[in-house]
Amino acid sequence: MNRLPGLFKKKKMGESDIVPITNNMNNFQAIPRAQEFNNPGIAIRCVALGICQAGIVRGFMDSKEAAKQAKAIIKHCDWRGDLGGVLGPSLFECNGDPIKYFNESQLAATRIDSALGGQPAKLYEAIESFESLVPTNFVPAQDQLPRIKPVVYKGKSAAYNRALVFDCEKANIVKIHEDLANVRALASYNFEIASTQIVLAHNLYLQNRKGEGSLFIYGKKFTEKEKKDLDKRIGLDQDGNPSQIFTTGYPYPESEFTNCPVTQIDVEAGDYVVFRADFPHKVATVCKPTKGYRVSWNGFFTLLYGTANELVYWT
Ligand SMILES: O=C(O)CCC(=O)C(=O)O
Repeated sequence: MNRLPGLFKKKKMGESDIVPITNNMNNFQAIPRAQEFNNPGIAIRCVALGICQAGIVRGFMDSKEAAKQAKAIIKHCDWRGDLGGVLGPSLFECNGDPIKYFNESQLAATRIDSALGGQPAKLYEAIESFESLVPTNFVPAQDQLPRIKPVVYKGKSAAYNRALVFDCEKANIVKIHEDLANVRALASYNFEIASTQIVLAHNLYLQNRKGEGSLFIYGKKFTEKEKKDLDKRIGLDQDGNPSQIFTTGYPYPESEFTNCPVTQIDVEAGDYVVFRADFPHKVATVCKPTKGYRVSWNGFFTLLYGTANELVYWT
């Protein structure tokens, strides 16, 4: 009997709330779209199970530590034209080249160590808290206990040290996109993952004002055929390049989401959010912008063998 522990801040969830993941994948009208938790492990598990679209842990990191990490990241990141900056690689942005990815990961680990005097503990705590999850009233067989590990390529584990620095003066910080292409890149380079249409992103926010860089998640998911049709229909994207939503997941036109349910999550320094990144989402500023940067740690999860008990992570 699979029961989730009663650690929720707002509402205890019982057995009847737990629905098989396959039934819930595309149906977010029927379930809560964002839920607050006091433990990242449970938030990750509930989002992976399809119980909610996003899980939020407010104040996961204390604001002094968050400010210290943000300052170090801003000092050590690579600046990029209009985006802001990044520290550490993403497999997807390395064009699916695992060797480049691992080399850059190594470099990023060294820079983070020197900037912070060691790896940022809280990021790993979010992952470890999933692993240490033993739901109450639940006596599982050993193989049902939650398991989580980095994706592995030729014996090398994915790194976990990517930070994003966004320019807060822009209203639209990251256009509408989804991150399934990221999972396809892993699969095409023979990382060990399940064949799945599910990807979770998680972010630990280190610096921003409320309303600067709110996260918007849409309740509408496109099939592969719909994405290909969309590319054909759009032709050229907003920047004059051939539309590549099917290949990259980026950028969906806002006009596709008229009257679509949307969840807005206003984040603040210290907050942790995990969400279903296979659903289109964007980052946008909803208050009067000020000069400054929004800084966060960022990473992804997917299913290892197709169950929400077994996850792999990477950046
Ligand atoms: O920074 C955020 O709030 C979300 C970033 C994002 O688009 C992602 O994690 O896929």
